[in-house]
Amino acid sequence: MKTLLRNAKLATMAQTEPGLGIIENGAILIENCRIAYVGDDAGMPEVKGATVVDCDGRWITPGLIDCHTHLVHAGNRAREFEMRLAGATYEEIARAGGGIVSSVREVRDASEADLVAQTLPRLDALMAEGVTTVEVKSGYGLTVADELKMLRAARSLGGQRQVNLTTTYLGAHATPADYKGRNGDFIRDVVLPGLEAAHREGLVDAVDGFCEGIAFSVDEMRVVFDAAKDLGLPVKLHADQLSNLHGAALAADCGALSADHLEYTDQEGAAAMTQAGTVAVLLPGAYYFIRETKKPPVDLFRKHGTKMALATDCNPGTSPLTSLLLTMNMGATLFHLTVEECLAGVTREAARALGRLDTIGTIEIGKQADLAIWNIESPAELVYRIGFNPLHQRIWNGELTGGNHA
Ligand code: DI6
Ligand code: FE
Repeated sequence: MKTLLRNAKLATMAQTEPGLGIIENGAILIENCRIAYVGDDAGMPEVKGATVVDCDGRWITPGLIDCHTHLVHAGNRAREFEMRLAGATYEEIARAGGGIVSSVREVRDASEADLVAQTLPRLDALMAEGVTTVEVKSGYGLTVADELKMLRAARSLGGQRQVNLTTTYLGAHATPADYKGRNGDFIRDVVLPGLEAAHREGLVDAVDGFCEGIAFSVDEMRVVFDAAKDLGLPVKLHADQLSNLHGAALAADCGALSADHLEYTDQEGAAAMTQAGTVAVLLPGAYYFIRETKKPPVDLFRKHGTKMALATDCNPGTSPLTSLLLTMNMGATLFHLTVEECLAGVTREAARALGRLDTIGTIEIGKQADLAIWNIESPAELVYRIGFNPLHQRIWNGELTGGNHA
């Protein structure tokens, strides 16, 4: 199976090239699901037996990567949103049965099939905008059985759609009511046994935690990360979202793939992350939705050379967002990222944040052929528009899989 994409403008995002790695008159040869050639259309070696696709001068980028989502969940929190709009406080909402515990209740009540059915429309919304890889976390089950159910649902989604799906175990997301004030016991009784069981079933690609005053401390997270290390699993962390507990520094110290949110991260945190090669995953959807005013220290990340990715954080409580294009616009408008930083953030750097840069995230020879073809005149349009989807065609693993190419 050979496909030859001709007459295209390429933003390869290759790290070896400056800027977006642009090739003005480009071609890509896909052979056995991989990129076999990328370069000038004119310099293309002769290929026999390939299906030729004339791209009519359209732009091609790597397929987009959403490297931080809680895509699998049940129900929604629109009612709670209305209460917040009417001025209700977090406590009042919690007393009315809202907040994260309500999502936990709904996930516990749902079957694996329910979870899959409720999540597919969200996955389809992401994919419709050229997303070819999605990370999905557990963390709304908070019993061993319910965490396993979420991860099985996530794996099942990957089997039902043409997309790379990676799973992250987030047992340390919140403390359920029956363990209130007993985080240590919860980690011992549920988080660690759940991790081992999920790992045994092959359900875990990485391990995450919510390091925050309202969730788990640095010392508690270390216990979870030590267990992940024993199993040979990479770690990442929700860090410094609402306060500076020095979660970014902990993530760096544990060699984490990424530290995510980071609104309250300081100079030491940024420096440590850079040193450790830990990617800063910025989540402007959550910042926007909870009306946070403290921005992540983008200038510090630039100064230290910390790599920055962007993701939706799709979750029912703080970021009911299923658009990576809108996420890029928010990254630029709210966090002052450049177009190049936004595009790298949902391709190359998102791949790095998943530990997958060797196989996805750029258009380079040998990588999996995950691509997005766009009806745009310049790459900046992908960041500039709000609520418009210019996807022409999506290519996953070498296969043409949708888009508005009629
Ligand atoms: N960060 C968040 O913002 C949430 N979880 C997390 O790790 C919110 C989860 C929720 O409210 O459902
Ligand atoms: Fe999150």
